[in-house]
Amino acid sequence: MQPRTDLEPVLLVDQRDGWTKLTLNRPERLNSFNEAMHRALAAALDEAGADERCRAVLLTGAGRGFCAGQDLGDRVGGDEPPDLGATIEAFYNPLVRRLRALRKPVVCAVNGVAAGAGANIAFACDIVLAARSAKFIQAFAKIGLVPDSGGTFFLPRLVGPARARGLALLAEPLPAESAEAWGLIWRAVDDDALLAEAERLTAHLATQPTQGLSLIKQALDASEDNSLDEQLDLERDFQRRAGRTPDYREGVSAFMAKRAPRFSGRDS
Ligand code: T3D
Repeated sequence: MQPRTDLEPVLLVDQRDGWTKLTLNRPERLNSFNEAMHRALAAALDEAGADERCRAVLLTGAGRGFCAGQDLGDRVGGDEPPDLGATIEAFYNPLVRRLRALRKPVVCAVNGVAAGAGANIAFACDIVLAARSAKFIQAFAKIGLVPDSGGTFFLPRLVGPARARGLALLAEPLPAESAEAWGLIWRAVDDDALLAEAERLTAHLATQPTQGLSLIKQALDASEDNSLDEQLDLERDFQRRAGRTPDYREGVSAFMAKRAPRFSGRDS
């Protein structure tokens, strides 16, 4: 593959009708993260979050990979060992928090290998589709590191402790179809259908009751720590808020009138 020039953006931002497509664009390094890509992705997610016209986000990668985690080329050389805690604090943790806190759904189209932080960033998204040829690799153990970007949080919750330990300690590639069967992702899709399916799903989500979807995201995240009693109280409070949105009114009116709803996504 040709080396990139400094003029090529490391993130492609494509604003569609009601949603935004973000494409990691360092294909010659399997879209591994450098600081520039972190900064561009953070800015694009903040922009998507602030833009009322954007009601869903699609994240994918250019070329044959989705993301190979940290660019290890940035970690060679130097007399002193690098402070990896500092990059986790500055970039990876804020990215996972941004994805989870975004008040609109994030679809991830894993177009190829997702390794290290690249895999766990996919798992932090709301709906993950993967090309049938894609693989997920907790590559950390192979270089003496610990799963980060929420890996030690998401893996046991998604696949249970035995499989989480196997994936993290052995760092073996997990094919997309097994990832679907294990409940790590929503669906494995034929390679040539992946992008169209991901775009269709994102465009659909962008027409749905955005405030309600945001409350669903928040409720499911809160359930990780809450007791049943706490979660029941939270559902009561969230339902109260959802019931005051124009989209709830529209949903009920459309149902009663036997017509398709036209959701605005607005909170008032
Ligand atoms: O450092 C911190 O800030 C802490 C945070 C850490 C977060 C992390 O993500 S740590 C984990 C880092 N990632 C890895 O360890 C994965 C490394 N990559 C691989 O194991 C393999 O590349 C894959 C299994 C992902 C794919 O294998 P394959 O055979 O399909 O492709 P390849 O030939 O290995 O890679 C293609 C090119 O991409 C190659 O470059 P070349 O030889 O064509 O010039 C390769 O060096 C490059 N590449 C792939 N992954 C990375 C990378 N270059 C830099 N960093 C990478 N992570």
